[in-house]
Amino acid sequence: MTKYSIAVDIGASSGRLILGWLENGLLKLEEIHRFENKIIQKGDSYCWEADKLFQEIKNGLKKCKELGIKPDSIGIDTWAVDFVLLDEKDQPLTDAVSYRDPRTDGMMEQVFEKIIKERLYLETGIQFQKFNTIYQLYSIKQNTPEILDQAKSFLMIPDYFNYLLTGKKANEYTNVTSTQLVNAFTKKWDHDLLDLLGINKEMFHEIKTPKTVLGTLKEELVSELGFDLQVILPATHDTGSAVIAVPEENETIYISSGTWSLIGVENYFPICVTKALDYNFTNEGGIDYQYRFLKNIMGLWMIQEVRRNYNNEYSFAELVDFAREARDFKAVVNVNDDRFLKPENMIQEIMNYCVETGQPIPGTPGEVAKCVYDSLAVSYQDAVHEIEEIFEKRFEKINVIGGGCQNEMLNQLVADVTKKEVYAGPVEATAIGNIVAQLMALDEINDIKEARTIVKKSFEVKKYLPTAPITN
Ligand code: LFR
Repeated sequence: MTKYSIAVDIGASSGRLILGWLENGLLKLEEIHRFENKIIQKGDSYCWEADKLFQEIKNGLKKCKELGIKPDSIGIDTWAVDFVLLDEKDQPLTDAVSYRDPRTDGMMEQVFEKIIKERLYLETGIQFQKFNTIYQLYSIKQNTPEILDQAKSFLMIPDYFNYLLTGKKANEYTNVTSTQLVNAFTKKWDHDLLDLLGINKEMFHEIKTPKTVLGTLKEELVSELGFDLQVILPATHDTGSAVIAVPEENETIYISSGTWSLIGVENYFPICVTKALDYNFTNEGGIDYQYRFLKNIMGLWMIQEVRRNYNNEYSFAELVDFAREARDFKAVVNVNDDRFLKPENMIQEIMNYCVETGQPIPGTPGEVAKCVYDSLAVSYQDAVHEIEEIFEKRFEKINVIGGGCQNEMLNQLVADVTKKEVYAGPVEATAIGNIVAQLMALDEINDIKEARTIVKKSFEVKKYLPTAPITN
């Protein structure tokens, strides 16, 4: 009997429920439900609308019923680092504050007064991003310590939804590594670190790995929806799921391209050498205890914000066309500068950067878009050099996965600047990775190797060769 799994994949701008199943050895996907996601301002904070998102998950499941689909399992993935805290009555003590909220400004430096940066890196292997959970929790500790005292449960966003579905509390491994509070070697919560920071250890739950069957739906949900199903943990960190779906795994650098661009390689051990620290690479936990050695690049967030600042007047495709037309314009910004994390106005911020660095100032939408795409490509190129330096070898291919791999101009630009073959696809990498983890738990797929063979056969991957004259 064919098994059907639902991937709930929620990103910064939208969420989807996608049904996946195997048919004649190929993986099939069908989108069931799509909804909007955005950061809203609530009082002084930038927050996610967690309860609204959960309602949308239920709406999607109701649609399954209407369509006569009876899924066997569901798995949830979202972005990383964010969380909610529950009190002793299991009620949320906090909003699901977004990592783009400025509450973490200056917190990294305060944490370094308690534990030196190098030690933190050696123990966790995690990159320094001012929004990591560790700095979010430290900000709560500094500003509203009573909340941490009352907290009985720390649940990351997918953990929270899983709890609402099943009533079971667990922290999923791939996502919790992004907190910078998990030891990279023992793969457990780092209690010494939590003690040093004075963060209540009791609120953290047992860490469970992808492919764990968490349970079935709560009774009240079964009555509301009219059916039950298994709740399975995929890699609940979206990037963890996306990397599972990289078909070109050998000697390949991947770029998971969406709101963020995550560039790196899959690895079997954490690399915490000085160079990796200096270049700010991370060793996030992957499926089967593999490591995702990668770095965050600001990604398509830059162009999403540019588009929003033009009042959504142009589509993404139009911005790409305009950028092509502005081919003679050249200005490059450091996309990884924190000033681009949540500026008042992205276009203005880019212009200011160009003024400050004595470069031509982009004026038209085409020039602004060209500047963003060129800057992203340059930043990918730098990261590729850094990876090759750390691994002391050349990687032949780059595999761009995720929604951003549909941007043909950027793919070609990446091939040209890196002088490597670029493979683009699958577009739905995150949902695919989520579904194959569930199908492995359901014994439909044996292991990750078989999963990748299936992915390779099932989805289109486009190849780009370097063409432009190389000037550097
Ligand atoms: C991508 C992602 C990145 C993480 C960032 C913030 O969606 O999950 O991997 O660093 O969002 O959580």
